[in-house]
Amino acid sequence: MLAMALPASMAIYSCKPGKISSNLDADAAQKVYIAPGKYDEVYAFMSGGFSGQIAAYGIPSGRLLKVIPVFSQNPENGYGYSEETKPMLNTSHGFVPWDDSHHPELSKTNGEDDGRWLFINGNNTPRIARVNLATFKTDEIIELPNIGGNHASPFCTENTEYVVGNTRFSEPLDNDNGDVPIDSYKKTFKGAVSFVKVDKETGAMNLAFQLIVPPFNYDLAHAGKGISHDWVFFTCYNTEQAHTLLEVNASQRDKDFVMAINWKKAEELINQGKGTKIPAKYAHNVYSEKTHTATSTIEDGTQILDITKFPGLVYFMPCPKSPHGVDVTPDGENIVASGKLAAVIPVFSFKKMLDAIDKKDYDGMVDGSIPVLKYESVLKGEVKKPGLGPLHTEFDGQGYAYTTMFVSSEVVKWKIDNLEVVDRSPAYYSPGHLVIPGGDSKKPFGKYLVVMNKITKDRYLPTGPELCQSAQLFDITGNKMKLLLDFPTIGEPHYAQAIPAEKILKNQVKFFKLEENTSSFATKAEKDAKVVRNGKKVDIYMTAIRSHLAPDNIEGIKVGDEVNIHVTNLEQDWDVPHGFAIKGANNAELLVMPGETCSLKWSPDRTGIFPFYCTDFCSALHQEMQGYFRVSSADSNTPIKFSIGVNPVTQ
Ligand code: RUQ
Ligand code: CUA
Repeated sequence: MLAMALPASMAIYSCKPGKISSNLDADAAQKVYIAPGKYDEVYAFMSGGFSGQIAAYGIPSGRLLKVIPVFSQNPENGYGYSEETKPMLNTSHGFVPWDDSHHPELSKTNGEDDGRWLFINGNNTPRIARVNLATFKTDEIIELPNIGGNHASPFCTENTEYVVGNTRFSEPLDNDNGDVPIDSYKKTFKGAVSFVKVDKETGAMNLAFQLIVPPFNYDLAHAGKGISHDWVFFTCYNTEQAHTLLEVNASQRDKDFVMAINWKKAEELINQGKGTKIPAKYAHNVYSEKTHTATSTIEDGTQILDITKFPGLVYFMPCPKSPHGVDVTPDGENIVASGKLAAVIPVFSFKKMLDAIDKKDYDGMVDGSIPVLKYESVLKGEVKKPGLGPLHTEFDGQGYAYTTMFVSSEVVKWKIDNLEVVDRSPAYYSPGHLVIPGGDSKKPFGKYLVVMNKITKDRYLPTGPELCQSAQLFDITGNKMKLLLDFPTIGEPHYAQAIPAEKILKNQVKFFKLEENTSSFATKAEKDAKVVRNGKKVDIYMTAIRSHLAPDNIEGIKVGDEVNIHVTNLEQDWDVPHGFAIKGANNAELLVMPGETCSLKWSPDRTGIFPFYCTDFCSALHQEMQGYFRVSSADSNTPIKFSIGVNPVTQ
């Protein structure tokens, strides 16, 4: 049933599908039961993979709390459909309403999750987004030029000085002539590591600089912390620099690399003016919480450092067999890299790395000038016989590490000091990432572990050819991992971040203050509602409050008009959004938060009466919250007329 070809010797690790596993905790039901009206202890933010979004779950219940739209249009609340949010999805390629999101990353202060922002990568059209965890809205998206496949991204340095991203698909730099034969790969293709600076107060991002690196495939990253604060580590595979049939051609070498970058040094070089300015076109989209409107700016340049010209900036550590995940222990001393095809998990020592650098303990050079450190010199040791297909590791803060094994479909717990495997538990099936609250930070909260599985096969009621992906929750408070719960997820979760709920709860915005709404289309009182024609453009300034939309009778719209309906929600109370939809509009609804203004663009294509209504069941008289447009022919003389209730108003 498990559709993996397992070598016979490894089959011992595989588990029997369809049976309730023996590791199911006898108290599992109690431990995940959150009584009605009670809150979960932890928020888990899981990427949606090819959904392009993030989903927030409560842990331990596994209840889905919200889908936060990031890179994909979301008809549920009009994100990417409303005029205010469309600019968020602008790129140098134009409007790109979808992406593939893999790695949520919480902002960090002193290496601890601070609960302020959540970053996530767009893998396909390279972008990094920042979600504000006070509003659960995407506040900013920055495109990354010069790269293809922003997979090793976004990972925060210890104080969120930077979020970094690296290229999965090397390619010619944007400004070089990209019209080259693909087999000129080794000569013309490049990798680029992006350093995006994050403002301490506001979270505002800007692309500070990029390092030009060899054309490998870069897979994942984690920044150092504590003693390794100045460094960031990336895995790379395809050091063979193959450009076709990577399945075979990129698995030739026995070892690929972990790339260690001294970002402090890179920053210094940039501050000393050593960067080279190059043209680069990329979109920078910012959502304002005052105007409730996004703007998109196309930037036109960046600074680069060619790493071959600056000794001491980058070192390579050999790592067996196409490494995927790279994770740094809470103390910052050990770097765990997982070779997808390796039979061991190598654990590197940061101190030994510095030592080897000092002693020039090299095992050759990449591109003639970037040192490869000797494997034995930088290795703390190897976790032996962990299972097959190690991918990702998180930490519990009690001295243990937990690694997912994709091929043998299990989670393996091992001790950091002696690298001994102490426990293993099957996962159903083929786990990718895993997450422990605070598990990649300096101070893990521990307690729970969530494994995210790529394949579920027979675990759930079937849903046609596409079956759900899923998460599995473990209790990790004891010596043995105890399975508590399976729950399906939105899209395909890759990485996740989890954080004690109180760190998020304390910052929650309950509604937007109407008096602070500076949208130029805001209507702050019902008496100011109006309809304004300007040539073929009609702006409708509408208000929503329980339980009517004002105005609710609108005439004088003509076929061929561009109608913009700007709805301001006048409520000043928690949890009272109003929706807005019109029959036949080629658009999603709007879902307007209290105090917010959102605009829907509508081009009626025929004459008639068009009902509109509130889509969110907001009060006992929600079904009364409706109105009508009258659309006349393009050459008609029907005057603009709008009203509500018994006192029609004519302009
Ligand atoms: S990945 S399943 Cu896109 Cu982070 Cu490893
Ligand atoms: Cu407002 Cu329903």
